[in-house]
Amino acid sequence: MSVTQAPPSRFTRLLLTGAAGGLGRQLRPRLKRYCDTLRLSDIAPLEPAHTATGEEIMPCALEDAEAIFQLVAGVQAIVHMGGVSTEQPWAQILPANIVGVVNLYEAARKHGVKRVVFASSNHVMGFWRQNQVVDALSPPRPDGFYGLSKAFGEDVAQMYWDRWGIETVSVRIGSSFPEPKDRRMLSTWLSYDDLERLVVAALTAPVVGHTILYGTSDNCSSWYDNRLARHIGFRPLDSADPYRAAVESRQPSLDLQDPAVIYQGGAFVKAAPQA
Ligand code: 15L
Repeated sequence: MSVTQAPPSRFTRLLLTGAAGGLGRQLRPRLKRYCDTLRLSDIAPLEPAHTATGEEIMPCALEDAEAIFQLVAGVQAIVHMGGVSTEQPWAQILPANIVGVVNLYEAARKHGVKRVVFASSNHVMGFWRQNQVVDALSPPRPDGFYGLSKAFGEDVAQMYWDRWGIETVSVRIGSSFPEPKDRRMLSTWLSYDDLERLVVAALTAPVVGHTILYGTSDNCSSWYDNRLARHIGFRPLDSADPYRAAVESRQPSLDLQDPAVIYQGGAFVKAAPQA
């Protein structure tokens, strides 16, 4: 399940937010190998802590500044997977992804936490086209309030690096699922093992400042250029390519007029943002 030989513990206490979510559940057993204590948080129910293996659970809402202040106390680094992870009405995005990310960085600043891995999203770039390649300097083109909130989170990370020296790797995660489900994911897929490699590289790279990294496996067809994040040392070892034949046989033709086929954000570009 986990992808590398267990290293000696590098962190005394790591915080994983969003630990009950799809990717949080994958990271929970994997990150435990890199720290003495893994603090887990979510507003959704979590499986009880395996205290014998050094887990601790602190449920809290990201918009609750005082609770987030307590949550961040005593951790060395934060893997921030929490918040809303799909297009939703603004009333849901605002507390979790806008207020919440500021609460988290303020708590990090006050407690002297120096490294954050921020789960951003490919939807920051959703209105770039599928025949374009973007890098860390390409202007954001969010495809909805969700993508917009992730662009905001990246800007918060940049500001806290410039002002306070808190380092962040903002990971524009593609599509992290057990396997690529459709033609789009042949370009955006990130395996769970590569997700672990990526998060560990982002946590342990010696100097990151604020780095933007596209989070995908080594897919032959890609819209993402990670050359400006080479210092992170993330090397994906999986690929969507072995799934290509099966995916193409399930989805043999594409409607080239369909915005979900034209734009990198796929179906997200068709979901009308609700203010
Ligand atoms: C995301 O940001 C979502 O969190 C995830 O559920 C997927 O939909 C993914 O993007 C994607 O674009 O495939």
